[in-house]
Amino acid sequence: MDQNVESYPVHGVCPHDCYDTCGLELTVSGNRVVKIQGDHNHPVTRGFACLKVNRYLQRLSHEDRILFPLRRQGPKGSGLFIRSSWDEAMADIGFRLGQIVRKFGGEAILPYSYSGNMGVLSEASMDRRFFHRIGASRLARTICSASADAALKWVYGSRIGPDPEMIPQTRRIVLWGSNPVATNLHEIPLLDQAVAGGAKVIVIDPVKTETAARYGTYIAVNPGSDAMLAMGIGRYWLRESLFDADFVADYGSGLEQYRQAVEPWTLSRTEQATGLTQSVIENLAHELIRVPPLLIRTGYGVQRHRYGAQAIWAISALSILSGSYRHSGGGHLLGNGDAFPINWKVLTRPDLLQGTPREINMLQLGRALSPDLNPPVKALIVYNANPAATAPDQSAVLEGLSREDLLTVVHEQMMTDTARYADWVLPAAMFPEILDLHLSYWHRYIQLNHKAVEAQGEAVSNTEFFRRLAKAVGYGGEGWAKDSDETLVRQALQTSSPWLEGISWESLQRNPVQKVNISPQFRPFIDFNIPLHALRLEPLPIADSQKVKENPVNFHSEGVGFRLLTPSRKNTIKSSFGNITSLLAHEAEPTVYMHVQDMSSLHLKDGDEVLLSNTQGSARFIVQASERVSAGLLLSYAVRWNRDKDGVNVNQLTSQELSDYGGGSTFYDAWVRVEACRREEPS
Ligand SMILES: Nc1nc2c(c(=O)[nH]1)N[C@H]1C(S)=C(S)[C@@H](COP(=O)(O)OP(=O)(O)OC[C@H]3O[C@@H](n4cnc5c(=O)[nH]c(N)nc54)[C@H](O)[C@@H]3O)O[C@H]1N2
Ligand SMILES: Nc1nc2c(c(=O)[nH]1)N[C@H]1C(S)=C(S)[C@@H](COP(=O)(O)OP(=O)(O)OC[C@H]3O[C@@H](n4cnc5c(=O)[nH]c(N)nc54)[C@H](O)[C@@H]3O)O[C@H]1N2
Ligand code: SF4
Ligand SMILES: [Mo]
Repeated sequence: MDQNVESYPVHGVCPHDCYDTCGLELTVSGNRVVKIQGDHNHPVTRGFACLKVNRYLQRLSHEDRILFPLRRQGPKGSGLFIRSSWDEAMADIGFRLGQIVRKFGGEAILPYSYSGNMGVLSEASMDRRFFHRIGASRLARTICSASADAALKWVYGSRIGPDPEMIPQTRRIVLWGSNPVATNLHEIPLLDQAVAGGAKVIVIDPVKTETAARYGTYIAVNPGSDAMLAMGIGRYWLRESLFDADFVADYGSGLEQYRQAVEPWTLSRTEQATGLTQSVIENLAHELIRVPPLLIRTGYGVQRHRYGAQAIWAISALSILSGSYRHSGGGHLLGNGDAFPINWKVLTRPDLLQGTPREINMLQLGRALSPDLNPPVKALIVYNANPAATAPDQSAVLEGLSREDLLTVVHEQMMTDTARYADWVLPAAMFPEILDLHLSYWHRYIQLNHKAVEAQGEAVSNTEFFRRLAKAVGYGGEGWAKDSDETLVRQALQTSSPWLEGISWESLQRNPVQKVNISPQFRPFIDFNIPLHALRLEPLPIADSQKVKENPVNFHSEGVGFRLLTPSRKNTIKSSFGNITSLLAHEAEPTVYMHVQDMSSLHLKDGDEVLLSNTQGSARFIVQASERVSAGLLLSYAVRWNRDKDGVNVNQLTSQELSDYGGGSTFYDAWVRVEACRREEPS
């Protein structure tokens, strides 16, 4: 650091898709960020960031970083580009979008985005206004949590759970398909505090995760059988009169329909479906209600399955039947996104929409890019996402992205697998270079991310990118396209909700980390004055054909013996950080983990190369024996960059099939065949 240049702190917020939404302390010197660490004043961040963000300076100045507009030179996917200018890019894109709208209508334009940057402005503001105004196809943003969101809405009416800062006050904690050591690091100190106070933590997961190893009590459930397990427990409680009948009478509805739905799930049937013995199931049923408060902490892994929404419904029912909401800190925690009633309407302006353009489920991007669609998608605008690596049924996605007649525009920070297929790649700013407002889907702090430095090269924020696009297609003079980032933050906070009272642009300047006005002691729903009988036990409104079956026919399982799970990796966030090699030091090549018994029956040893395949596609991996998985199960952490091996990754093996309800994913319903790859013997 130059001794003569003064350095000073700036408050930032980690924008990545992570439960923790950490407050960060940036040290700035000159126009450079020289240090990033966890905010010591943020009660949940507690002064530490994860390893990924401790290495962030490597990401800020990475060689893959895109600094200037790039125009395609070579064939799609080749990654060959030539430097251009914003003027040239906007003139060409504006002209071509205009042509497409005239010839095929607005629906021929498809946005594709998710949570690459979770800031309110970056995720959903100017972009939505732009697509509403141009009449683009609407994207159903389902890739992560759609089944859970729909099920939570059905059962509780909203996505709100207990305040995680109350975890230390609970006594029974079930981590149900949740691996916080990897995905929710700042939950660990809270869980440890609870354990120190006498709480017991039970982990239900087909994978013996780092979290399972840490807390001891581990239940290895069959993948995709959580709905059956939860129904089996519910039935047991009803028969043994172990449930909280008074609570259900006051707050629940649909007990009779629930009783009918769970009736088939006897202990012996539940045993068959879940792979757990009857005594394990019975014990679990008693453990859950023995010592309140009970917290069920469900992760999203549970719902990336064919019966994903029913799993969330059935687990939610246990939180109601047990009366867990009677106790502060108790209840079901999956998301707290609805604890922030900001003004989404004014940010996203649905009123700019004329008519109702078709909706396309992002999980079916492969199908959406088929030239046979009517009208076909002629322009794809990607930001905050990397679908070439992260979307299911990758062969179909890559085939679509290869279409010569498709205009693909990618606004990115890095030369990702998706950017390589673009006609135009436009440089995106990183969080220290922009202003944004942040919520969390787990804790209850709202935060301001200050702009700390000028953007590198010609990178711009998402909001600025869409302002420029608006201008390029002739909307530049319209009021919605002129709002500055500060105006957008102020608009977001224009709400009469008491939960956000006192939180304003001005107050955030003084204190960039503020908790919403919901007392942590408040018990969800009961202290929110919900009407009586508002918590729904009745099953989801789905067709019989979608309902949980005893012996489900699994997708694409014919003749292929292994089940493949691809949950989150500790040192990356989906594909983000996948190019920071120091973070992947433990996994030099894409790897699949296998039970030692399967290794020996297939005559495999550590480090061998295997081909995994099914009707969707195939990909090669290094195989490693692991005690984390049981026989028949394979584990590969999501997701490596395609460029790391053969231009493809594990999403060759996942499908576009949707879950039972809410249009969610079935990423973890993958079945594969395993073959050893033949090695060229050195001569
Ligand atoms: N370090 C890190 N943090 C992340 C991410 C990341 O990639 N890396 N991703 C972010 C994103 S996008 C999200 S959505 C969240 C996701 O984080 P989580 O909500 O934790 O979800 P997953 O990682 O999908 O899966 C969690 C656990 O569910 C288990 N699981 C899989 N199938 C089943 C099943 O059928 N039953 C049960 N009981 N368990 C099952 C998996 O083995 C895994 O241990 O994390 C965010 N945070
Ligand atoms: N096999 C398998 N596949 C999965 C999953 C799984 O568990 N298994 N999980 C699924 C889930 S839960 C999710 S949420 C998705 C996530 O998949 P994606 O939505 O594709 O998320 P990332 O891979 O994190 O890619 C985000 C991209 O946004 C870019 N970015 C970051 N900030 C900004 C910004 O401010 N502006 C712009 N324009 N770009 C930015 C990053 O550089 C990065 O390339 O993956 C899904 N795919
Ligand atoms: S990735 Fe998650 S744990 Fe790491 S700094 Fe960001 S919010 Fe915190
Ligand atoms: Mo996600």
